[in-house]
Amino acid sequence: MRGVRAPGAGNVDAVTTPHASAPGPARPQIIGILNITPDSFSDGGRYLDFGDAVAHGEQMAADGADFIDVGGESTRPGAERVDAATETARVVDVIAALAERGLAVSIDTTRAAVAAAAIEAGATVVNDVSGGLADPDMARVVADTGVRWVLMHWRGHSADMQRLAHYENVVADVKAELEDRVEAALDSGVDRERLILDPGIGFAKSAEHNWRLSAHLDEFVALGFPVLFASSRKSYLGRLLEDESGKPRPVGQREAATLATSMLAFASGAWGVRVHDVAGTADARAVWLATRSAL
Ligand code: PMM
Repeated sequence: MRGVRAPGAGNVDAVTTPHASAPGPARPQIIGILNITPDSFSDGGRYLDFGDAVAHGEQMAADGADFIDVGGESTRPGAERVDAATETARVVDVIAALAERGLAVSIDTTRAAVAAAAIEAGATVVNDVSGGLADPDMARVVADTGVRWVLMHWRGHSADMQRLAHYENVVADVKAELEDRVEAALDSGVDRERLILDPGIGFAKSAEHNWRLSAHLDEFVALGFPVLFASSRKSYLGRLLEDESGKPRPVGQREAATLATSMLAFASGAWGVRVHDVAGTADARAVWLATRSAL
């Protein structure tokens, strides 16, 4: 594994409290989304070409991304799965090219074999939307390589996940299920310091669940792990902004709403946000940092 590091990633682990009312990392991380898939809901089909994918990753880094999150399988609700060989082939060369340029890369996958190939190519974070549930070998790959591991809250694969969106108390239930994933990771020998938690906005969640999780993100931060928040262009924002006829706001016109949710996540102490629009989010982060330093 190469020791790559994104520009500005030096304080990636810093969790300071500059002011009692503004908890969170010294500088929240921006994770730029690079989906090399034909069918992701927002950028599907745009980066299937190697050159286009690498150029977009470089652009996001120049715009302020601390990590580039490369994915080779769509996780949008209802998506069909691809096989591991196809998923690996989509991502490895792009990861290697980005890592060679000195960029920090995370691999968005639920499969241990894909994660291992991506780490070999230079990825230093595994972004696992299943929180280790989809593949029993994932914990071993993470433990053996010592990479960071995003454990996202998840209840099932995309094809049927909306059927699983039932909670007694969504905040308490998601927290408890994430804590179970942390226990399982630690039992497998993964270092506690390597873990990042994510409530999984849109995964087995209704719009109301997403708003509750967003409003109570500070409770996830209080668990003592870095928290990643990922709302970018998701359908609950489209629903919020629907027109008079009830038509959701199109995916490409949800950027201001995404930024608002990211800013609220920063204020709740989130470690980072995963977004499509890195340049806009970097501006919002600058506003957040200036505001916090003036408290
Ligand atoms: N959402 C998507 C994909 N990967 N990873 C994490 N950690 N959290 C998320 O909420 C998440 C994710 C789906 O969005 P996309 O199709 O825009 O990538």
